Amino acid sequence: MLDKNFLWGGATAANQCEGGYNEGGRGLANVDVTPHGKDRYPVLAGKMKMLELDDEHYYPALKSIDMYHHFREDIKLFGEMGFKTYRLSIGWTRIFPKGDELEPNEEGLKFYEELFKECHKYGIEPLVTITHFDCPIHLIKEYGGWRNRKLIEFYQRLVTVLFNRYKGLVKYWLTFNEINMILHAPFIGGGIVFEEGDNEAQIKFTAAHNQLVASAYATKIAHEIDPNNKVGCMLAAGNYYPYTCHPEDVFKAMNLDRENYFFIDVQSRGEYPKYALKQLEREKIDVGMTEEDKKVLKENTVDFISFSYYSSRTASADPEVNKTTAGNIFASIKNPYLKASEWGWQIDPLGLRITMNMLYDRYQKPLFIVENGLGAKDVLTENGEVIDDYRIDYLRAHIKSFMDAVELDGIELWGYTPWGCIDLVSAGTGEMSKRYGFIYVDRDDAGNGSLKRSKKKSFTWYKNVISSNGENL
Ligand code: BGP
Repeated sequence: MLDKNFLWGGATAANQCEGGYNEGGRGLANVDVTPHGKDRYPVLAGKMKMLELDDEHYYPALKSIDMYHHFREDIKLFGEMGFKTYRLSIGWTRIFPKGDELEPNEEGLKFYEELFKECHKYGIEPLVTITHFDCPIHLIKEYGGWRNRKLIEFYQRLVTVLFNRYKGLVKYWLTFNEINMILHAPFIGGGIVFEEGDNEAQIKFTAAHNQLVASAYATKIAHEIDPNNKVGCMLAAGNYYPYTCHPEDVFKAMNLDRENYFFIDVQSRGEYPKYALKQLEREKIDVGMTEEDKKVLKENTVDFISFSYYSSRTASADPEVNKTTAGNIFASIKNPYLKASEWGWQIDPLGLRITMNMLYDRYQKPLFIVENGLGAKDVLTENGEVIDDYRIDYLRAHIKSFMDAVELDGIELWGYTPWGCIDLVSAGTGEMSKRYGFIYVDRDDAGNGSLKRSKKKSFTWYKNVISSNGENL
């Protein structure tokens, strides 16, 4: 049995659902200028410079599903499903339009205040990601994004404003969404665009270090302002399996896992693990660690470990085994035992339990699954229904798996917020047609549609799951 206070809910991110990009005094952010189409990946990866909007591209985040104007209607639907929590993110440029101002933008603060109050009307506890792939364009142009230590200071200013203003309205906070993404998609992970001749590894690890330090300061400030605040890290998780039992494959899988766990090792244990220090030394990377950094990291570890899980990953040391599968920006070897989604993301419910056990063994802190789900093409029938049994099957199998992890393995799990509880723009592809929601939104990949919301079959199913606390699957 799950605890009676288990936090069932759903997750979104500002840049993928809010829209209203130039309303309420909001400034331009990296996520706004990330186009749909073939240029998206090079932009996400920091390989193609795009710091302004142009007429040749379509930018899906500008309007998204326009939650900026629909949030009351949407939160009402979440309330109807019985959500206990709703994970959302703050658009940094709503609060500080340029990022380096001294005073925040009142209109932006007011918007989230209204939104949080709306959640509480339905007994929904907000779970707030402070930055979900979000960096003000001005900070990128002027300072080079997170490669610059100055961003630690701007982030401190942002979080201080948020913790003070929303004291009593929000108590669950995540500092950086999928913090390990910075190594794979540095433009959305850290506002980084590479210039000719840049030492990319040096820049990525420096930016990662700056975020880790900023995250520790945020944890410190959150606890000082309100001891009830709970601050979590957020990992794009999914354990690596060795492709075979060849020791080289096992070793490779261990090292690839460490690329991800490195971040959480720092955020949860408070210091760089030995293997990372050795790697940085070998690769002659200097992240600019100060004595003060060491102290703040050590003294301000996270309260809980949150993560996204879509699939496990597979590793092989054999260069011949090179059939990669798609999957959340992280390319991985195709696992022959698993089926895949229409986008090639492999489906592995037991992998969730394995990943949870790895995380819990390593950190012994409460876990929170803040993303999980199936991106699929939905068909709206003539009577306005979506029969999404494939989504129900996916979620059911994953819920069973985490319930086993709780009941049979004794893992402490605070909650579950499946991704894109309402259809929204895909982070990886910029498509609307890659849908995750319980709620269908009438909008297509080119931005056409009425934005009308309709309940899918999974809406009622999930409502029953929540009201039975996971017993009725
Ligand atoms: C994670 C992100 C989300 C989300 C999800 C699904 O990496 O934190 O923002 O979008 O993946 O990915 P996609 O939208 O590419 O299907």
